[in-house]
Amino acid sequence: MTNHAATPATDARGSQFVAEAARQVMRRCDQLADCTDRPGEVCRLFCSPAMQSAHTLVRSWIEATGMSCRLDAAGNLIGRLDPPKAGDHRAVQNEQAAALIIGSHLDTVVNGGKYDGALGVLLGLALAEIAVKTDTALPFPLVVIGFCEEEGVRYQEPYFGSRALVGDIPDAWLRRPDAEGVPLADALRTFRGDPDRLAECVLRPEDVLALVEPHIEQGPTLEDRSLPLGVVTGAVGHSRASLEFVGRAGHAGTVPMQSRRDALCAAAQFIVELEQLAAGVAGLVATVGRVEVLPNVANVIPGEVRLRLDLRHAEDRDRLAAFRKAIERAGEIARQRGLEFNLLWEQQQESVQFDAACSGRLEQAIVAAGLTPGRLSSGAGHDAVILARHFPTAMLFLRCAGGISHHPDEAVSEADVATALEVLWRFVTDLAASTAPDGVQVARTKI
Ligand code: HGY
Ligand code: MN
Ligand code: MN
Repeated sequence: MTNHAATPATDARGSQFVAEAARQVMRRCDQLADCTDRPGEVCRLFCSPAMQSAHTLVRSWIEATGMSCRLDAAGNLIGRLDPPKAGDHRAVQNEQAAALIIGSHLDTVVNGGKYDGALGVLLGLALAEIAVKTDTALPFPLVVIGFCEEEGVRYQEPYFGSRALVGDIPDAWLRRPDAEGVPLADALRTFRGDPDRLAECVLRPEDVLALVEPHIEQGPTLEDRSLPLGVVTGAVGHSRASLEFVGRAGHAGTVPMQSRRDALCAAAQFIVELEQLAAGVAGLVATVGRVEVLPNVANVIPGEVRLRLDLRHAEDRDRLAAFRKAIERAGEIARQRGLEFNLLWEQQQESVQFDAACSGRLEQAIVAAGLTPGRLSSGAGHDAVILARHFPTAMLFLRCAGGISHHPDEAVSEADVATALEVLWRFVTDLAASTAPDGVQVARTKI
């Protein structure tokens, strides 16, 4: 078995190699931003034409490195760099090695930013390119995943792609129509996914060595602490619900105020009281970001209003108590106003802690790069939250300007991207060195 003399990792932040790789990541984020369903803004929805052009672009980059690339049945784009084949002088024994997965999501919110999701996919791809360019034989497959439908904009529920990897797709979700009445299953088929073969997407524990999702922080903590990178301890719990107030539509000019059953006034009172509830509970955030008014005509009293509730807190007990209180209050407001209130749909997602060993390795890589690692929890949800319940999963946050995200002003610096690449490469080569079979040393290649 050939031994590779291990060369100590160098502090390569200033290296031309990393600088060029970071520049290319930034260029590619710009190119991906042009793959949009709404010209003039970043908006890339599940199985949309923009997602198709994004996949074509990312696939071309993946295949140009010599990696394999495939679309799984759920619509996730998956690149794979396999260990050297038997007979290759750098071959390592464990052909069926569990994979290191690095990735994030390729879909965006409406009028979103360039980096939420895309940056994590492109950092994973850049690491695979570094492995190829430096001829580093990793003793495990390096898999780069571009998850689909993390934001849940088109089908109103997040994490379809990552939940497919853990076998958690209820049939009802496949039947759910989008705003144009297209069921998810049909959109997936048109996109060349296959709703009848989702079982093939499921990963087994033995398939995954570790999973890392690099992502912008989407908050101000790292910037406030003047830190470029942070290791994410976990993510807050998340309650989502679809609520409905049903009153009575009527003529805006002839119905006296005291006899109205105005569904939008009820919803408005609920939304203001929800804001007051959240302001009164430390660490609680509550949002109504989507409201549907029926019939939504200027001279008709709104008869029905549906709204989406998004409520988050680090402590599950506090989150659930606040959720229950909000739902009770909505019912009271409806009764006081002579309306009907319905809780149409709810989804409770517990807070999650990321894998300590994997996170520890990330932290060591940051320290080895001569940096102070930030440690923080995530107020945002991520595909890693779904996967962390099944596989050793960690997240690396990059500082983002002003903590802004889900907004066109979302921004990261090329220097922080270079730093993230250097740290992630240290993580990869340290993991390789510690998992390579006996007798095989993996060069901690300079980059
Ligand atoms: O909503 C979230 O936290 C994530 O951006 N999907
Ligand atoms: Mn997002
Ligand atoms: Mn995201």
